[in-house]
Amino acid sequence: MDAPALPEGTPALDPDAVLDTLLAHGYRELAVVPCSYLKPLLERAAQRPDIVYFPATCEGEAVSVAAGAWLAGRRVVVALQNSGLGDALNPLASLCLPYGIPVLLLVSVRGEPGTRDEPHHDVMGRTTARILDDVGIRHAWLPSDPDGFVRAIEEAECVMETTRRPYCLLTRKGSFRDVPVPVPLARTAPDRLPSTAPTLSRADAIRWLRARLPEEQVVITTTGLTSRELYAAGDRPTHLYLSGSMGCAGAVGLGMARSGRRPVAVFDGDGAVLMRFGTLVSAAASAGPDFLHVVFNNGCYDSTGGQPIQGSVPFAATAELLGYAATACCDSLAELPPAYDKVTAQPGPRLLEIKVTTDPVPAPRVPLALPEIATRLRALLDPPAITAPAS
Ligand SMILES: Cc1ncc(C[n+]2csc(CCOP(=O)(O)OP(=O)(O)O)c2C)c(N)n1
Repeated sequence: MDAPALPEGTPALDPDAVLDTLLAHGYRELAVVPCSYLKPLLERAAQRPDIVYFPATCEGEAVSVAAGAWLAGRRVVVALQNSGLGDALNPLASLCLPYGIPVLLLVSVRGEPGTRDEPHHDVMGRTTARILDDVGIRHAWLPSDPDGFVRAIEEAECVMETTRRPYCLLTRKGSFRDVPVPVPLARTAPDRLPSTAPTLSRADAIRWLRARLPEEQVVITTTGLTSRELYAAGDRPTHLYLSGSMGCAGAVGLGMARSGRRPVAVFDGDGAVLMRFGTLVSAAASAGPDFLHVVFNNGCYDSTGGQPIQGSVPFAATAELLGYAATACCDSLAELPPAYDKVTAQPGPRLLEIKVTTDPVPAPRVPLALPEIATRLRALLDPPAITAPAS
């Protein structure tokens, strides 16, 4: 990863020109797990009638969908953030490479050395290019001029045709020019939104829950705005603010709940739950008496710009079918207290689905060092001292 970050003022690519070039090469569809760095491109892709926008539930699914499309003679570009490269590696390494299935990847690189980003991006930022090299996937940085982009796609096509291997174009912050969008993305797909329009914001629901939950209850928050909003509502050492590890909050909570030390609540996003839907099955079967899974359902990936999620999932009804001890669903501040009382009256795994609005005002980042967040919680749950991780 020797390429320098895009210097201030470098011209960015016009998303429409990028999509036109992809169309000219037969790519009519994008399979996407969003990243805020890709937002301008994804916004245009989701709004253009000549492009199919496929919201994948996880990166491995996006790669597999593109592989299946190629087998059927269609071309699908896969767009993802390098956080999800690990998830994509399974089908890349054990499907695309051994079967000779070329897939074009557009990967936004977070945590690139020499740039400022959140610490949970450091490892993938340092290793993305090396991982691609090691598995044998050729890659190049996305050029910032339109002609360069056309040549980059031609090169990618040539490599994919001759090697029948995936090819990866790496993008960085500012690679795509912002295009004014008349209405926020999530609102352009009303069929994907919860059926009744919610009136409650995620931040207000979080504030209410924080005030209501017992102080000793551990609260684990999913990556993105949920973590930031709980911190903004008032920090406690019982809070585990996850940034990164998208989709894993439920399983972290499950692991902790199964220890039986403290009641555990997980504040999750709908996109994050979809990423590891199987955790609902595991939690229903084995979370024990004191596990509360709160799912904020806004029908979109709010934290990365409001891109739509796949389908419209009834989380509470699903959890009930899976065997959760109690479930409830609400979409207003007035309905929240009875819904909360209903689920918490029962011991066992419980799921509270709260339909929320998308939030145009992002809360600031959690300013705590990540090892400190883990260390202080561990100190509460397991008194013997632990050593600080090596830096
Ligand atoms: C594996 C992985 N893929 C993608 C991302 C980028 N990302 C960060 S937050 C986020 C959106 C989360 O959406 P959701 O869970 O629905 O919560 P919301 O932001 O809507 O509250 C995404 C896609 C990531 N951090 N990790």
